[in-house]
Amino acid sequence: MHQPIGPPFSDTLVQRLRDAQRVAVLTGAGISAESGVPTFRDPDGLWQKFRPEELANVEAFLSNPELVQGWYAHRREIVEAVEPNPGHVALAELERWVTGRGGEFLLSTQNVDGLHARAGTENLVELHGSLLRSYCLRCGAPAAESAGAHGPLTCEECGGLVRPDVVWFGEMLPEEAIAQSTEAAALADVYLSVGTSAVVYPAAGLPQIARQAGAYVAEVNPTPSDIAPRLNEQVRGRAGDVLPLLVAALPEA
Ligand code: BV8
Ligand code: ZN
Repeated sequence: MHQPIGPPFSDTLVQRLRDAQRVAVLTGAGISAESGVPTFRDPDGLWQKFRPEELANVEAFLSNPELVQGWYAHRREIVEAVEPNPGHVALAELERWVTGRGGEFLLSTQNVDGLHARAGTENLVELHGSLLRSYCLRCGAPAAESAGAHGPLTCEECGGLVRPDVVWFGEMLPEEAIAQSTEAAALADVYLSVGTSAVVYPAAGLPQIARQAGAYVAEVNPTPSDIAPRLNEQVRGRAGDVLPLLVAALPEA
């Protein structure tokens, strides 16, 4: 007998969302994968060519600014050429569904690609900054992103080195960003962790804070993340497939 394939998530998750006053979400590179943006740690990921230590830290930048500026310019070209995918769009719809019935919603992303904003998410925290913005290491002035003609890109105001406005390893996350995301995790009724391997802290701690505070925590990922065993539910699938089904399962707002 051919078993009809049900949705990849439980009725409990749908019921918890129906009853939720506060919903919070954490996303990682996996939600942008279906837009064509490479992840970091998947087999075809960005880190396979370079190691994080080589690129995503200040020392690497200072020792070879052109390499790091070039890597971010390359990644900026990728993200400017792609579109948000159904996973990003579904999260923007989920936000409208939650706030439309008087609930609270916050999406904290580790991604620096700007795709959630382009998909229409409003209550958004960029935990690791954005590669679409750059600034001068010396005077802090915002800098145009056009790659330097010759040699490393420098500031038009003071000649200092220009860096991407992202959080590198060993750097603090923006105070307000991590505070807002931590509070949303601690107060959430339902917490979704989407497309993250959950190995980078403090972001990876957010779903665990939600769990410990009593939220129903589900992860959406084709493969189990580092924290999967500690969550209430693992929805095995791609964000672009699963999230539209989850939103469609909710009653009219
Ligand atoms: C800090 C820069 C305080 C921007 C990034 C030892 C133990 C624990 C922690 C540490 C430690 N040693 C050092 C630390 C701290 C360190 C850390 O956590 N290191 C880890 C690696 C051990 N953290 C920091 O340094 C942070 N700062 O702690 O400051 C401090 C300050 C001073 C001194 C001490 C402490 C800063 C962290 C930010 C680092 N910056 N990137 C950029 O260039 O992008 S991190 C990098 O990894 C990206 O930002 C990315 O967002 C992040 C996490 O990766 P993911 O998003 O999860 O992506 P990944 O490829 O890993 O996984 C993709 C997932 O998607 C997979 O699970 C895959 O299965 C899934 N997937 C694939 N396709 C789909 C899918 N899912 C759904 N649908 C699909 N279609
Ligand atoms: Zn400057």
